[in-house]
Amino acid sequence: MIGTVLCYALLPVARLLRALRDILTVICYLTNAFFTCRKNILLAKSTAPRIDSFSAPVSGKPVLEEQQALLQQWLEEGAGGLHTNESASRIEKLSAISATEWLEGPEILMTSLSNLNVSPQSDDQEQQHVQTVETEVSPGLQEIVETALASCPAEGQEAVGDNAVWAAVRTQADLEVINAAPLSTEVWIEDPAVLAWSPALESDMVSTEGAVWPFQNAGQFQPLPAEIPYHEILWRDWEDLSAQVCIPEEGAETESLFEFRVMSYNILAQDLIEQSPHLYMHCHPDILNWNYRLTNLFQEIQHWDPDILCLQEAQENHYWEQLEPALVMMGFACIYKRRTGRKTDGCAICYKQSRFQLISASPVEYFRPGLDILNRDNVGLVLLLQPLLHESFEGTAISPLCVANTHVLYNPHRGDIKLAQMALLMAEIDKTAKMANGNYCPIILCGDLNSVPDSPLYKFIRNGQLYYQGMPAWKVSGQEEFCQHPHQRKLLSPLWPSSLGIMDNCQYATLCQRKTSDRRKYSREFLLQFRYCDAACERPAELILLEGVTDAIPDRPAHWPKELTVVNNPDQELFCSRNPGSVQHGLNLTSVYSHFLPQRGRPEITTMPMGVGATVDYIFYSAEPIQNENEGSRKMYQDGALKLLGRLSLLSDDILWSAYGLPNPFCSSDHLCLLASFGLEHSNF
Ligand code: KL2
Repeated sequence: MIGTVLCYALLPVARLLRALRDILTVICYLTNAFFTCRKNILLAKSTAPRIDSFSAPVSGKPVLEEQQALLQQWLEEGAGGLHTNESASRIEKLSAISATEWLEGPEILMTSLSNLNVSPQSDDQEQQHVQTVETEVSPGLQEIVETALASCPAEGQEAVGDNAVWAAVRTQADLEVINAAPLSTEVWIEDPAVLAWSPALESDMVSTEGAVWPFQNAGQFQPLPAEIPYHEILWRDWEDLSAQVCIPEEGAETESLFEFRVMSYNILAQDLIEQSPHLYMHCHPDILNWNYRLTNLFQEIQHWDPDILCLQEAQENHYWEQLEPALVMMGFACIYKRRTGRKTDGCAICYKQSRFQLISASPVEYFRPGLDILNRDNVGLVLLLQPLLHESFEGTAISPLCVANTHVLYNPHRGDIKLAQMALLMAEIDKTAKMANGNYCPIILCGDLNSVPDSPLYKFIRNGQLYYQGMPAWKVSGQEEFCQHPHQRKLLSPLWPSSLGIMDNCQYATLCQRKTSDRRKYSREFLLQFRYCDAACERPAELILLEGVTDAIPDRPAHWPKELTVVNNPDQELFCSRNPGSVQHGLNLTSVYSHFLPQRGRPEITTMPMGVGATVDYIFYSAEPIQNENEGSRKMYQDGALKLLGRLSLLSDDILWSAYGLPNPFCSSDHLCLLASFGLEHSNF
């Protein structure tokens, strides 16, 4: 009964809302900037601090004037020839939809796939509404993205892969037809989200290395559900963990912490799409178009507004021409390390200049000539950042923060290389984060480790040690499903030669070398001097007395020093030794994410290669180990100076399947972004 009443009451409202959405979809479609436009409209309702403030003061011009100038420049340059002046002017109008027309908060990223699937209406009433919404202020991000897009105009036109299946990509001629006539279902079917699962693709898609595709059923793809409410299926909750945070000082509030947000994001290098197009057969080329993806990626970054951003797979030309300039406009300073060899992408760490000051930056190249275990072109980057305290914290001190970022080798068979790469990064983190008193400053390690949770490599990072002797190389990263014919390669000690200068405890050997050279001072002649020292002359109590053999007491030469004390630091000994068959580190790292979604009873997913969901991306942070009586079991941690205050929830594979996998029209990488909020304690002088 109540259900029926509610049904009657709510259905008209729902229909009205859907009609509104459809109208906006029509508007977007007509502009020939379907996705860009829709995303820009959505941007207008972001609650995150706007980036307008970054662009305005640079030239001293008012924001609007500058926006218009940028837009004008973009239009004049033809935005890569994608839009005619006519269509571009429509974009200008369309980006001006009022923020109040939309929902607030994280919903910025969440719209409805139903917009893509439902045939739009085009009656007069709706057209009228179109007129009314084309009026107000334009959003801030658009100018930055437009500037970024304009700086690389030619690429925007390239459809990825010239597969004939995708001949339905819209052309300007198509647009004219659309503009001239009421929209038909036929035209609408050209939409990427619909084409993504076109039956014409079935045979190609099924052949991708035995991968199980979400909509595949006995070799046939299921038709798309008529309507998928995107915001419902791809919703990512912000999990507030601040209530669990333990603040040592009585009465202290979380406000006394230096709070900052960290994002880790593998943004999928365009070159890698082009090198392995078979991995992206489920995607319409329009959604793989770099400029389309760039817009989406920026909107996501803008929306979540991190203070530290760790990017993987940032393609060098895109980085210097588009990403870095746009991020600088957003208030970031950026450090970039490209992969070695002929690889065109790399890692970047960007930090808000208003929040941090750079103390040091160390790129790490894992490629070491002549070493088979380190013959791949992956890289890492380690920064030491000084948090900048607000004036109100005057009189307090805060320790630096070490931030590391990496993208480890993908090859599931070569866990041995992955482990050696991680050891190199750990050594650099160890060096960077070690303070004068020998303790470590707080550490955050982000990256795509190409290893799954609870794999040996993961355990090495989290538990601080791994016994690897005899372990099959394919086991290290736990990607068994990608190892159909595993090699017999096994990990044997030592994993890398001492000439690398890194010990098994993942510290540089420089100190050890110094000690070794100290030791060399103790030559045979030098040591012989101690034959007659007091300690040497003292008769051990349990020594069996053999006349003429053990009863003799040597005469001590008169000119020798009476006593010599050798200070022997056992830690230093341990520090210098190699530990056969195992690697360790002393950084005490734990993961922001738990890798499991209790509400759904399923694992968290950060990436979905060929339809198989997995966690391979992480944000680790330094914590304090808790004494655990069960030796050898999982190490336990509690927050130390660095406290985890919140995180953006990840998704499960079933949810991502229903959103057409990754990338999809809304998530423009094959990885999800990771986001965590931290609080760093500061102390009074
Ligand atoms: O999921 V990744 O995907 O962590 O973003 O990292 C690598 C892989 C990236 C850089 O090397 O390219 C992807 N099959 C599937 N994916 C591959 C392959 C492959 N053979 N080679 C590289 N990648």
